[in-house]
Amino acid sequence: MSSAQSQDAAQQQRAALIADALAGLSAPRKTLPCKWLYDAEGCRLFEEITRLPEYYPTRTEIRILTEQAGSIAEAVGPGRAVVEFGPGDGAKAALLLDGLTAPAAYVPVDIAPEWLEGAANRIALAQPGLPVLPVVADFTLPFALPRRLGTAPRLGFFPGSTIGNFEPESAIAFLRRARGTLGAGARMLLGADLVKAQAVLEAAYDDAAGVTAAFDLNLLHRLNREAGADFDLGGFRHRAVWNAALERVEMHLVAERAQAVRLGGRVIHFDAGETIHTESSHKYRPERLAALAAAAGWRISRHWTDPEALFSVWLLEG
Ligand code: AVJ
Repeated sequence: MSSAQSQDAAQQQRAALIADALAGLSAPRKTLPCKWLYDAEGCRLFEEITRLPEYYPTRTEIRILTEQAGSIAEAVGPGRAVVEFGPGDGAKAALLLDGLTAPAAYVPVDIAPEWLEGAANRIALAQPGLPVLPVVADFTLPFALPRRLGTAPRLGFFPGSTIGNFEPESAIAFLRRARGTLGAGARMLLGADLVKAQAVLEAAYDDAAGVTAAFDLNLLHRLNREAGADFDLGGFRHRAVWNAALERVEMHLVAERAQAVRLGGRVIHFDAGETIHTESSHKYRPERLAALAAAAGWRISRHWTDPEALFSVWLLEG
């Protein structure tokens, strides 16, 4: 990208942030889309979260991918092109590709070109000779795979329980569209966090060191920085709650007292105790995950879990 183009992109991004913030903060139950949590500082804090003692998902999924590598490779079969939705630093793809038999290509898909570059470089180093074909796209919207990919059968890869950030209807829509994008005979390897004790879930999203709180509050920092808002960061605190009815952990920023905040030429009022819902992380029971996959036209071929059944990895077939 030229610097004029990237300035343009930054401006568009700022306009979208302000529009989302005005819409979300004018609603009767205030909310902000969780994608805005992930600016450079948010990504750095999320990295730190993945290493916290309370945050079990990342290390548990890596354990499953490592310990079950042989079984996963056998179930996936040889010669597949791996299409990863949101590759992060590419560490999980590196693990997966290392175990697979004769993978045909690696296609990381992400909206952020800087993320793609890191993942693509990592895989290019780890798998010399493997075609690496990054795609810059928002994978929640329709996108096309590169023509150069050819006709090798595809394996979608969607680890990290990122699927948990979607409302169930959006998760179904995503899985259905992914089936279309990946094409005939495709398979999909999906990481999903499991329902478990409330205390374990809430601690994972409200750690003792306060890293998740900083991650959540960074959203207000970002609104101050990029949307010209004037949030008093001392006036809000982070809360993580297990919503048993909807089987999800919700992150909220709670207004500690009544206050008014300026944003985008408007004034937003908060009552004491009022919250901004900033993220949902849905947890699954195996039967619900199977129903979700079925509603999107996939069927479950196999699944793997850790000895404590904290996390699960699923192989779906078209
Ligand atoms: C990256 C979306 C999977 O929901 O567990 C971690 C994000 N938020 N702690 C999750 C997150 C707060 C994470 N995902």
